Amino acid sequence: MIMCGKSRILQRYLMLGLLLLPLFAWSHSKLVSTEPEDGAVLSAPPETVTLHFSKPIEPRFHQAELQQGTAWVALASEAGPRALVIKMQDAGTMHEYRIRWSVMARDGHRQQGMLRFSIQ
Ligand SMILES: [Cu+2]
Repeated sequence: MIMCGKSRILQRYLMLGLLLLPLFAWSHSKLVSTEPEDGAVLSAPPETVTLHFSKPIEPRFHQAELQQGTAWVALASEAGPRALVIKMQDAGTMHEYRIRWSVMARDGHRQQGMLRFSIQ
């Protein structure tokens, strides 16, 4: 089959992309699950909130904050190999909880997100 130069170059880039894709997918950490789940409606405030990641996270660079009105208040957190455990002792009892978090994966990439749940 005859191909013009342009489409051959395009094909080469495409193949390179396909070859590199698994490498990136392998090295990046991602959030796998949370306890409680995002959007959960609970009967009582949880003692801890746990985030599970697909890859190890740095034990020293993590942060968790709870929204209280217009302010964000720091919550104590502890990093396990692939999990961040956020301690809710100082959170008090609220109707709606909004927690923002950030961690650093071992590959140096920062990751952040928000988790919400409410008490009924
Ligand atoms: Cu990464």
